[in-house]
Amino acid sequence: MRLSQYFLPLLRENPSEAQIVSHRLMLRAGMVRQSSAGIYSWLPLGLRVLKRVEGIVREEQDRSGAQEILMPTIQPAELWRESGRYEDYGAEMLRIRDRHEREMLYGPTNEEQITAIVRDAIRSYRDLPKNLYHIQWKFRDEVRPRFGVMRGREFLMKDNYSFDLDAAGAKHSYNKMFVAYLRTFARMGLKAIPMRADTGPIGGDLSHEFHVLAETGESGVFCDRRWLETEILAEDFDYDSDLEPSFRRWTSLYAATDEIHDPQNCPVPQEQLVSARGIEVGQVFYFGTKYSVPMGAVVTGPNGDEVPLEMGSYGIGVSRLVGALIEANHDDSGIIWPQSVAPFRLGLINLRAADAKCCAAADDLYGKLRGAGVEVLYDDRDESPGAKFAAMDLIGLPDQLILGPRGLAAGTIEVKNRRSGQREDLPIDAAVARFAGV
Ligand code: 5CA
Repeated sequence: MRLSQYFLPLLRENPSEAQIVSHRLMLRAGMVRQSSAGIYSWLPLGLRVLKRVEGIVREEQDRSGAQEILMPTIQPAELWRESGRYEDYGAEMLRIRDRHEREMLYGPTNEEQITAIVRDAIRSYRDLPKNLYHIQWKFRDEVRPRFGVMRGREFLMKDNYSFDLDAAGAKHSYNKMFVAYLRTFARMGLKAIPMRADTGPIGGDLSHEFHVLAETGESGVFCDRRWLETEILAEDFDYDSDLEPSFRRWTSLYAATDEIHDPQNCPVPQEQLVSARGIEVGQVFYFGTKYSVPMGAVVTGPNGDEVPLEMGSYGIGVSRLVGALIEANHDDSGIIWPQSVAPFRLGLINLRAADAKCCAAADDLYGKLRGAGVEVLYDDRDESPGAKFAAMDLIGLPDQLILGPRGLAAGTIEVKNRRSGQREDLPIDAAVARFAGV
């Protein structure tokens, strides 16, 4: 993509409404614009990152055996009356009436809707287990939308729902999602610690939240100090095997949100305990028959009895993750994208757009990189080198190729790594080979 043609409305100044670094940088880097409180438009650069995050989430869901569907954003109120949550959900739910005065709502989550679909389609225990997910916009009329996409009112969530015959099967489904989440966040270069959590309006008695530790996090969390040195890598799991040992391993070190942390009964001695702030990027719930019993979602079991489905639900804050990634990856000059979620793999800077030779060489290199399948953002604008460096650092692509008259005379180009700041001169031809297929 040529920057001269790209819609990238950068801001020079820090927007006064943004209190945290990710919100500031998303606005300055032209990723999003606010539409109304907690509601954002995603501009080209931001949308690219959102899609990459969504892509990793989708791949890991598919790998675990979950199947993708797409449910609507607007739901009928009567479904929520069946579960008893219509009144309980309160002012956070956006309630709408259609032209026939039917009560509708903009979904804050989809337990009822999926339970109705499965209830009507599945009759026998032989059709179980099932795990269905979608990646869809949600609306929650949060009391205090803030911090940009971190606490939005409209936000993108991956949510899935597992259906099993019995509690043991449901725990296996829970474990599958638990380890899939470890992989998902690790692939984004994020350390998201699984913490024992309260179940809130979703319900149930087993739940974990996945938290990225950050001073700007909205949740208070407590964990064993050893978590600080523990790395979470994207290890391979056999989803058909017993995942309980993996679950136990990743829950053996204490970690809990402040809602359920009880100082009187904490298993970790005070000096070993860390109190910190966390960004909740995902949450998993096991709630048994909370929805299946009131909604009549039953199957015929092996003995011919009617058995209510055992369920769990599992959410990931896809749009929130974009903010969390920036909180975890930035410096004073701007964003530093991990390669797996970067909007482009490379930035190419032509330092002298007024110089025909530089333009020809940069155009040629741009063509070759694109031909090799490398995603490049090519700064071909007639701007000062300082402005170009600042823009490239701000948007945070993993590597920059910098071409100027001096290098060109020597047949070289400068490669700068955004994270380390390391610079190196490469023969121009070698630059294509270096980044092709990376
Ligand atoms: N139905 C369950 C799981 S599918 C559910 O709704 N869980 S949740 O309430 O925990 O939301 C799932 C994830 O969505 C959260 O972990 C968080 O990362 C994200 N999320 C929740 N509220 C917001 C919000 N207001 N803005 C941005 N992301 C949010």
